[in-house]
Amino acid sequence: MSGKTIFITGASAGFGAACAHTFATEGNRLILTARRIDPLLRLQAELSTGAEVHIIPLDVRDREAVQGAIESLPERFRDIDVLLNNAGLALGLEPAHQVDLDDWDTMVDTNIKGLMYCTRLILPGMVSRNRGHIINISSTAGAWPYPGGNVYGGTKAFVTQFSRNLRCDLHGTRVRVSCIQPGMAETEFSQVRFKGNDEQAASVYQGTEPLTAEDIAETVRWVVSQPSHVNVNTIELMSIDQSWGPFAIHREQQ
Ligand code: NDP
Ligand code: 8X3
Repeated sequence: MSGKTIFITGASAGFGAACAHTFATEGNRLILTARRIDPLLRLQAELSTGAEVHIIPLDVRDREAVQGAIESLPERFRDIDVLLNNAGLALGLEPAHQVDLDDWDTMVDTNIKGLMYCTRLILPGMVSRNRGHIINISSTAGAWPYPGGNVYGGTKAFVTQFSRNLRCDLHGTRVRVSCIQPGMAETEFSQVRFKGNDEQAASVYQGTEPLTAEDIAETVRWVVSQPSHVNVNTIELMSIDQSWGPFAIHREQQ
């Protein structure tokens, strides 16, 4: 895959950084965005031998900043072929009656509203060129409930359904929309969820072989490299060590 302009949100770590590496082949132009500039600068230095790399420090929650970033893209980076809506996070695992409301706000603002802003602002160019591909990173948490998943899972259910609805709106165009739903993958995700508690974060993956960021990058690469008449709607993937539990049944003490 070459000659594509690829806009990645959340490129400073995890899936987004792995996708940047995967797409950093000659002829591609990468727009790498995230809040932290240092990892973006490192990526730019590493990848610039393979691809043209433009970095933008960007908080996707800031609608005006997203608009400004897209409007001020250098000419060579304007015609975006692939938007990878990847920036996102989970915060906490407390039951709904105990969570910090600020955490819920942050997840909604990032996982839902940030993704909405990037999509809405990049999509018109794709439609007018009659080509493009939006790839949304959802989660198994958007399809399957678990205790403490409350708003995180809700935001990812939004991403999944929004992806399907986009396909309906784009019917008749050559703009593709794909939704990837990974299960447990070892990245900075759990360090963020548990707010820097490394021990708690490590315990999530202990004794398992979780998905890796490279597994997700390979999935995204495969989805993007399908012939232009093939729209991969949804892919759900999990570590072999993860599956489902039974329904929980509360029983009164006899
Ligand atoms: P990481 O924590 O490793 O990476 C998350 C990325 O999102 C970082 O680059 C971070 O950059 C960026 N980000 C977070 N908030 C914002 C913001 N407000 N504005 C811009 N960028 C932001 O996690 P993953 O790579 O694992 O997660 C990537 C996506 O995959 C997320 O949407 C996550 O929900 C989803 N996912 C993760 C799974 C997992 O088990 N790891 C499984 C299923 C889905 P910075 O902090 O520099 O802004
Ligand atoms: C991340 C996977 O299971 O921690 O989306 O919610 S999980």
